Amino acid sequence: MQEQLLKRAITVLDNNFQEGGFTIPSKGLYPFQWKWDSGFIALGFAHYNMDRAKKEIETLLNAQWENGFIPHIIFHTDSDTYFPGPDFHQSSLHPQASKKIRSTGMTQPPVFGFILQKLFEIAEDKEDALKFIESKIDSVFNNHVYFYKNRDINNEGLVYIYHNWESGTDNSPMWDDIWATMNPPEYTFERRDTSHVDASQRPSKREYDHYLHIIDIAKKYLYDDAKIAEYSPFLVQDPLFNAILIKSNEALIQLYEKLGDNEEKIKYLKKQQSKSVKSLNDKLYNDELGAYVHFDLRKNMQIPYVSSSSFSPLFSGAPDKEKAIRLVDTMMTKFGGDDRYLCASFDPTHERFNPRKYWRGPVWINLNWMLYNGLKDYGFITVANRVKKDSLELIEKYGFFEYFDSRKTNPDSDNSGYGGDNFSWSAALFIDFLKEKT
Ligand code: 2M8
Repeated sequence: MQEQLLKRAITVLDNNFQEGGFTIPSKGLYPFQWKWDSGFIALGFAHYNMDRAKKEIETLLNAQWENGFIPHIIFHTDSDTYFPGPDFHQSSLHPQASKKIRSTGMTQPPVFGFILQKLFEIAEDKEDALKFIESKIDSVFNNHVYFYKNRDINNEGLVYIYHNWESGTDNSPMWDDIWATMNPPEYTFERRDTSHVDASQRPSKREYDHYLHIIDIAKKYLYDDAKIAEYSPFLVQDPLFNAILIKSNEALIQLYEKLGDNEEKIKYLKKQQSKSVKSLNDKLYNDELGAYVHFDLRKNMQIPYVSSSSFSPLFSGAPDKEKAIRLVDTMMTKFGGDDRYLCASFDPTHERFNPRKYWRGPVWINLNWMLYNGLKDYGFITVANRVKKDSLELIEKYGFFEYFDSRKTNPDSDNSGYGGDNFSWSAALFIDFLKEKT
């Protein structure tokens, strides 16, 4: 059964691979290259086609801006199945944007540090893998420098995101309180996502008005980071984003050590790393909830909701053992009942939880993959295995969907796979789960 599914996963990835040397997340719904998707996709390819894994990373990094910024969507080709496209984003407003490749002017979690390290671990030809890493690692390093230079406005090791799309967890309920502070215009536009996926599984039109309005504000300031930090109504320190940065810092340090002759860069990363770890623990941990939470820089306060992002610091290694135990306890108490699959994207005991709607409740395979690896590293083997088992079971039952209902019995339907079908990172991480050397 799993062998057959493995073949299907490979077919999903191969079918989503495009002539231009990049892989789309899902046909129709997401017709371009996305930053963090691309990292997870490369990891899947690495298990059976290392050249393609390298190509995926190379194509993404080719779109890097002069200042080290890496955009969240790369518009390699034209497509009219997605909104908002390049004409809305107008990234060329930024003076250091790529002159050759169109993109958005926002970013996504910095996964490439740990992805490069994973590639090395998986590679049979270590020498070849190291050569590839050597040719790309400085781009990834420059991306981290970009974050610390431009997005760590309090010089505390925590970087901000200025748009919910930068978090990757697009319409999570934790943003609702921010939307309540805004009153964007009613935009007139044609939604494309809801022609591919049932509207009940996607964000609302009014939510999109907010998303577009923040982009318009950034455009007004030519995507200048300092101006965005001053004027964006959305300015948040996200535990998931910062945990991924920390995980990737660590990977870069280890890879530079392996390569040798990179003392200055290692020194820089170590200095940033100790600040980042400290602030993640001091500022984003909420003792009452027993979880990491988001911090709203506009209101200067924590956003006190528990989501799957709350547990992602386990993946970074930042929590001490005591915090790690608390996190697992919170996860199991709120998210881990026998009637549920781990791990819902938002607190199932909260009134804002919605089991079918995108990032407001369903299970996502990329978050599960990070949680699994983090739990395993801390020695929480039983819970880790449950996260892996649940992920595999959801895919076996429903297919390579974008997200899944966390309820084991679903009164609404007998198909609990939602969003885009043949979704690349679900296939890629399924491959990694199966090929994992235990
Ligand atoms: C979703 O986000 C895009 C915008 O970036 C969208 O809804 O149009 C998110 O799930 C995001 O995390 C993901 O990278 C992207 C492509 O899979 O889709």
